[in-house]
Amino acid sequence: MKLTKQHIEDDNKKSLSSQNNSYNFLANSLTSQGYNVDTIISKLSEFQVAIPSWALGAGGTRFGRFSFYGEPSTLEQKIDDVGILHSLTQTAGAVSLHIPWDIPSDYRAIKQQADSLNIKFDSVNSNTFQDQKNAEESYKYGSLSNTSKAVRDQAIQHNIDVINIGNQLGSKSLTVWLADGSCFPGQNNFQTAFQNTQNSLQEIYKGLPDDWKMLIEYKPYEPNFYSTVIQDWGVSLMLANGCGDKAFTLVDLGHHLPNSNIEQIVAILQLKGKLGGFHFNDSKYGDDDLTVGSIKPYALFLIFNELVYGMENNPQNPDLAWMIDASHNVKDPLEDLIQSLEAIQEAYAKALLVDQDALRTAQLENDVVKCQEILQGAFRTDVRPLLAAARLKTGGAINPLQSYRNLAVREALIKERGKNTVATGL
Ligand code: AOS
Ligand code: ZN
Ligand code: ZN
Repeated sequence: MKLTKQHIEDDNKKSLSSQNNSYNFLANSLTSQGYNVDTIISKLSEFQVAIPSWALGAGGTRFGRFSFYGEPSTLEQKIDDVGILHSLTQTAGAVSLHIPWDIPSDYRAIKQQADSLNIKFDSVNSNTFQDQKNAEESYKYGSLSNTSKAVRDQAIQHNIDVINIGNQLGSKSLTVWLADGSCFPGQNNFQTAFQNTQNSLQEIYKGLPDDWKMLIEYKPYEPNFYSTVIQDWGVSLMLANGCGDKAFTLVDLGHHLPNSNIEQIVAILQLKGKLGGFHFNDSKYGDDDLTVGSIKPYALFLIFNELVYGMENNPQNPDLAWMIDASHNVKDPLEDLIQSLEAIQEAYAKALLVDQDALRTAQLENDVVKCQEILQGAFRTDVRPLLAAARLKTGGAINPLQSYRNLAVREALIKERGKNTVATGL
């Protein structure tokens, strides 16, 4: 299924005049308030988010999985799906591979395919949370933290193999998420588990190319329900500091205990130059992996407000690896991802509208009411015409979800791939 610029342009015709009206109204109003609308649109166009290779099929839950027709079953088909998302949204210019679920069989061909769709290979993800076929050692009781040196060595070697795979594709970072932890009190010695993890990460770090980063993801619980070795940002930061300058903390929005102040975590990590990557999703209870912005859009905006502040004021913090880490139980995965990409861009655009100088003045004057008004004024602005303008500039859809449906993309994929498809690795 090839979605051409012409298909999208033709479909855009239906809503072009209403988009122009809304855009002119908003752009005039923002310009009269002193905003540079062109700069905002350029920033939106530059902001690209990686799609994980495992999010393109129906993920399901541990209670069951309801397959979605026309799912991609090969890496090539997954990259085609990212290409569809990118054509429509102009925001999904990268893919994040999971190893071993998506090992390329022909590197040159897969790179060519991705290049032709304008897609880069972002961070590569290792997997030591499942036992691999024919592996000698089991991760049942942990991987990098395991009490057995043989298990730790196997997990270290896997991460080094993942770096080598990513290197052949042009990736520049390794994301490490560990399921390591314990199910019951007394099962693990916390100090030994931490120390083993630190030593193992240091071994992997030795194999990291100079221009690479290691991103260490934390999560408070699941699949272990009593303790998790890398439970929070503090532990992740300690481990990153223990490895060196190329190691960073990765924040996944669903990996916090209820009501954690994620925006504050993000702010302090940037101040310390240690925020390396981001997994977007939304959550009501835990690591729900729901559509971005579907539950707590104001919290997402507040996080973006800190990210924008950090990107402008913290040169000590590197560029971040952005990725959507969501799972799809009842929606068409491509529709869900389009909604997530829109929510990310929306929160980013609103954060770009925060008048940082006015906020700073109000903070210095302890004008609490004004501070809130400034943030909420930006949050309440309907920025969608700006997002559409950014997409139009590079040939994307005015309304990606509507075009996806109008152009009958899923129907075409079902025709091409059949009904009984199952994405690999799930
Ligand atoms: C797990 O909960 C984490 O969010 C991981 O980032 C990710 O979902 C996993 O590595 C997928 O393989
Ligand atoms: Zn994640
Ligand atoms: Zn997660």
